[in-house]
Amino acid sequence: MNKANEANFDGLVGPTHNYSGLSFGNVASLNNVDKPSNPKEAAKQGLTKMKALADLGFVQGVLAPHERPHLPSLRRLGFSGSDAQVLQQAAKKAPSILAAASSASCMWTANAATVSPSADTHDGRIHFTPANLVNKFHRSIEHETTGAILAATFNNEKHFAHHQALPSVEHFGDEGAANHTRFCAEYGEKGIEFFVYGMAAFNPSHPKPTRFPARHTLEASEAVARMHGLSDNKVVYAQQNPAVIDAGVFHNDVIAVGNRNTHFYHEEAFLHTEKMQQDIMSAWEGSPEPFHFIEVPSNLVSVEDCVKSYLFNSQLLSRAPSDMTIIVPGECQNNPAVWQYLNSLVTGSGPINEIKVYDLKQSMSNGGGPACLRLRVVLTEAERAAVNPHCLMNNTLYTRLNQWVDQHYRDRLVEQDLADPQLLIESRTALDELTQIMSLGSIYNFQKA
Ligand code: SUG
Repeated sequence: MNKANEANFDGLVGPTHNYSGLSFGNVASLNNVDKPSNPKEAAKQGLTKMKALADLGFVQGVLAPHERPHLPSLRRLGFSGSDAQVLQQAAKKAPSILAAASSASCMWTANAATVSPSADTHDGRIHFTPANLVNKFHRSIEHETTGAILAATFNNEKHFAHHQALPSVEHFGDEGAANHTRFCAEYGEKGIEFFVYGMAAFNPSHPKPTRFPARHTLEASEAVARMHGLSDNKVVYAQQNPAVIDAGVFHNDVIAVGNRNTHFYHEEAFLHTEKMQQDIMSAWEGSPEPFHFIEVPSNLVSVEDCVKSYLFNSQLLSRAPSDMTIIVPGECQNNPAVWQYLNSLVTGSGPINEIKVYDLKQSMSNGGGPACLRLRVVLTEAERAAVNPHCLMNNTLYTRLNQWVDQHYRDRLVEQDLADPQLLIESRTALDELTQIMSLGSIYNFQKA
């Protein structure tokens, strides 16, 4: 076994971060529609979390934002003329499409891709499949640039294998790592890959939610497991409880999180909880470590409180087997039931022994907590050495990115601003400079007109 650690690659919030109410089924996104946003503050809140985790000794990476407004999408939908004319026409005739093409949603990199560490895959490389995110138009336009950014960040064929996103159709709806976690005793050893889906697309008699969409299918997860060359006996599938999707749990990472030998989840998260436990335990067989299921009962924390506080959209991080910290958003501290639960959790005898709270309010107001903002990548020493070093957080990159945000970002954005051609110019100027700072090559290919 090669020694490995888990790195977190957070999405850097882009200059057009705004609240457009684009995500039906995501309570925060719908509740905050039309509220003014503060892109500068959003980017800085994200950078503060990244730097804090790097300072705690975790490997922390950064994934660049995408070009927004996305002019190629607007042109593909029939808007024409100069860039300024395209924006103007879209604002007048289809403001919702302009809003979708302007979303900074790529910040939630838990949805960027599914990643399988080299210990789990057939060829000993790390496999990446960008998520097609077909359920929401504003997110369905992410996967191409996401693939280019991942290829520029993990740019070494010996260690990293990059796949194309699955076919962009509901049958293969794929929301990436938001519905995927991995259990292991040591990060470097072969782990259990745990895929959670909302519906089985080719089986209409299978249960599914009735109010809000199930974004992710069983068939998508099975395809990713095949492409990554995972061993059948180390893959577990579980269905999300349709009732919690209907209560606003649009991704499983809003109601469950796993790390190493610990699965922390809500009593109502899964359709068949006992089967989920049995399947994990049979895949875990042979491991010298005990496995911990931490099931939070509804009488201590309701599903509604999970959705409001994002208790489970936390990061469980460990530097050693006996050390596990839970990273939660400020909203958990403001919710009495959740805060009381968390304090009893870390003072009890279980594996989680420390809480750290970060203010991520700008992202949270769109339904994105600490876990949404990060993509986990388990790396051996050799793999870490092969990562583009300009994407790894340290004092220099932190200072440089804060200066860059100060120079290019606005501190207030409302819907009308999305049609401002100056915002497009500012955003492209910022991203051009970012490709230099992070040595990303030509990932954007702006076609200015
Ligand atoms: O896809 N929100 C995102 C939030 C993604 C959270 N990610 C995870 N749970 N892993 C979404 O619903 C809202 C954008 C807006 O309304 O302006 C948005 O896209």
